[in-house]
Amino acid sequence: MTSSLAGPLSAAVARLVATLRPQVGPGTAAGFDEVVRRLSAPLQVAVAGRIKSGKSTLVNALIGRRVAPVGVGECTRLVTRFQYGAVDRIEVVGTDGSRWVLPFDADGMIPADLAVDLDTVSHLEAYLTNEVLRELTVIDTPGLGSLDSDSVARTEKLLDQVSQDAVAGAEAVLYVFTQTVRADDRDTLRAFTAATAGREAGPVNAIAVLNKADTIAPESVAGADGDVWRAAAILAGKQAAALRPRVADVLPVMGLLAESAETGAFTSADADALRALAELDEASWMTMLMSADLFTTWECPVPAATRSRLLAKLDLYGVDRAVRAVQAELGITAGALRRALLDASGLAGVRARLDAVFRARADGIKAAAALASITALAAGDSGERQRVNDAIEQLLGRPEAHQLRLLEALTLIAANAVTMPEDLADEVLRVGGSGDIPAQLGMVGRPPHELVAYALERAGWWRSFASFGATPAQSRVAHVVHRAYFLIWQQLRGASGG
Ligand SMILES: Nc1nc2c(ncn2[C@@H]2O[C@H](COP(=O)(O)OP(=O)(O)O)[C@@H](O)[C@H]2O)c(=O)[nH]1
Ligand SMILES: [Mg+2]
Repeated sequence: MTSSLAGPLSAAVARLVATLRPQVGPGTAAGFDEVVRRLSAPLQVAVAGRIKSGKSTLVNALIGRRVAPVGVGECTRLVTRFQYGAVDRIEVVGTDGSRWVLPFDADGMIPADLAVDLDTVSHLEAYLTNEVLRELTVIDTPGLGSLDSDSVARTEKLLDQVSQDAVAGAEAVLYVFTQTVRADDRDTLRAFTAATAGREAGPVNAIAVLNKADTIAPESVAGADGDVWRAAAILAGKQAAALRPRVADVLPVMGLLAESAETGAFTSADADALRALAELDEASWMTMLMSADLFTTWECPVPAATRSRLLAKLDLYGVDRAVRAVQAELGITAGALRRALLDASGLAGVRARLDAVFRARADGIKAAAALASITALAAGDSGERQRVNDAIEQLLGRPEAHQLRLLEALTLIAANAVTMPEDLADEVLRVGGSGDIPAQLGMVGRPPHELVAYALERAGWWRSFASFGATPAQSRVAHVVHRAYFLIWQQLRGASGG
């Protein structure tokens, strides 16, 4: 075990499960043990999205190591869990529960192909020494909505299994979209409900990215002024609007650039080749950038094979970006160039969001997922169901469990299980969507006395909404929101010494 309980909520749920354990049958008890084990493991984040959306590439960038196979090959069709381990090791887990060790390939990656029948394989477990994995277990998935129905079945099977025994399940999801959100992307959002043990994935435990932002043609996006990042931001905003309230927003990212810059794939030889390209006359360079074909076949002193390699690592946008950086600063070092590409990739924004949403909230997310799991485990027996529900009600009634109730309220709204007027739904998502008080109040940068006054005013408003004019479901949410504002107000007052 590499980490302990994520915080007080996880600890409270672990105690609750321990208390209930003697009161349930052996089958349910075995499931409970698994729930407790999971509670003290790092947060489990699944990377989901259509096949070829760049999930594995992004996983590599996040881990900081080129280890997940990309493109084609059998192993891209398997679910792989990347978790922290004291020694690098890959295990193949059979459908019968058997495990065997798989050697890394010559590049230190998971081999693209297994020498066994894929139908006998459940999934892969990769144990890596990379520090990021101490706090997050990353689950790479083949991708729903793919043409390869076997991969779909395999992903769905994992999800099913997960909802049944809560073993390998995801607690949070990183959705990877590309330029156009399609109907089956939305299905993916829904399918992952199963992965979180029947608990809806919403802005509480889901982050969405618009990947391959480098491939967006800025001239096709109104208002982008020919700028790729501006175009990406506009498209990401539109996607967020189409996907809300399930996802809070959509962050643009260039996974390939991030991977190359972050994993050591970008080398000083690449930097040298870029320096040579930077000396070409502008007309040739503009021609070469018109397509991948022209880039590799156009007459030029840099060997075609080298250009293909650059293309595979950076794609056209990244190559152009790098050449411009060299032209702007002729003596730029390979390290500084790598850094510039990393900055251009948008990975820092994704990492910051992962930190803000997942790591900071891991305690609440894990506790809520565990409660959902034990509810599901006890559902088959009316006596057990009653005891579990009573215990959970009691826990949620305690003041220190308020954060869990807020997460629950958010989830209800995100899943449209409670309907609210749009402005109120937005307000709930905002209050529950962050741990930062000015952001929760939507008043970043405003003076403290305004924050205090606003928190108090909204606390009062939600209390009356709870008592008058709300449906019973709305009323339950309103009580939670009132309390959230009240606690914010108390904290602000404490901080200002008043
Ligand atoms: N241009 C570009 N290509 C990318 C990006 N991310 C991934 N790719 C390419 O897209 C292909 C599929 O990537 P992969 O990670 O295997 O997708 P997955 O099937 O979702 O895991 C590979 O050829 C990647 O090099 C990106 O940000 N930009
Ligand atoms: Mg993949």
